[in-house]
Amino acid sequence: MNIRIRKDWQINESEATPESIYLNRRKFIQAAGFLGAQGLAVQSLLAAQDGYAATRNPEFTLDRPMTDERVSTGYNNFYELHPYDKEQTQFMASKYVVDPWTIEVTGLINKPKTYDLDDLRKRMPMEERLYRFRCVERWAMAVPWTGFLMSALIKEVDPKPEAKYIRFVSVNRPDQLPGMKMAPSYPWPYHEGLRMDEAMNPLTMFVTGMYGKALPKQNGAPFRVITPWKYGYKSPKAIVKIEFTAKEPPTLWNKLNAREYGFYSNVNPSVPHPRWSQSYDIMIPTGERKKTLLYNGYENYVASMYNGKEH
Ligand SMILES: Nc1nc2c(c(=O)[nH]1)N[C@H]1C(S)=C(S)[C@@H](COP(=O)(O)O)O[C@H]1N2
Ligand SMILES: [Mo]
Repeated sequence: MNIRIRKDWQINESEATPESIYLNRRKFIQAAGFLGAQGLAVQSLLAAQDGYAATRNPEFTLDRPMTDERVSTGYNNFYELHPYDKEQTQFMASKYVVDPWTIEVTGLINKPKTYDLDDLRKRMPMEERLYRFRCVERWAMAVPWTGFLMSALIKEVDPKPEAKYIRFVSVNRPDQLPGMKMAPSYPWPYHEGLRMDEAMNPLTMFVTGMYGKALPKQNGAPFRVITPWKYGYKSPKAIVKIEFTAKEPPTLWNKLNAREYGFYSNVNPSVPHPRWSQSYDIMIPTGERKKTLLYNGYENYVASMYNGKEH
């Protein structure tokens, strides 16, 4: 079950941030070893639930093989669970409760509402899509997500004309999410945003599952965003609040390091990040290098939204 992934090229996004989070490293690695068995038991229970499989949309075929499920659920960035160890993240979730779950939708809309996720999931037109996934740290995967179009929910809540952006807020439960206490200086909760046209784009999904099963906790259960043409941090996990705004919303990574994490963060091989050339992807787990594609290969769907200056 353990997945060995090459380490030589790894540098974390978290290295942009203060040293304090590293202090408890040894203690937490011991705890993680203990939590491991429980974490796995919970995960197989979740996998046994039905109702998460959906028909795959044949429009989205890829130039690379689908990533093995054990790989994409065993190598994660979910800092609220673990702020620097991708392979331990999966073992930190035993206290994290994902059911029941509600999502408050608010701001500049005519029909504000708090949604129950189970109702939403049963009612929305679910589909599976195999998308490329690209982290700004350069590692890349190909994942079959199950979810529905973000535009479907946006239409339901009927945005006012002044609504130009959407802000997403992740769960804020330090007692369930050990990484939040390991990184006390982060501006929690995790928050991200999209421009309205990006949110309405037919690629943009709300996701509740992967590989035909419920989304594992480490992948952002029970409800996350997927924007496959942007670097991974623009796809926030464990969302509890969605707010429609007139102004560009601040984001967690932009607050931590504005020079390195712009609002748009579209995958672009000709715009190097200060710490990582973005000219190639590193496929997980093989380490194989592939040329990074403009907009992560989704140029046909998204290029018309931009003038090339968005970073
Ligand atoms: N709430 C929350 N969402 C998050 C993150 C996080 O730390 N917290 N990490 C982001 C980053 S940096 C990446 S690369 C992806 C990783 O998603 P995955 O673990 O499902 O591959 O989630 C993004 N969404
Ligand atoms: Mo990332």
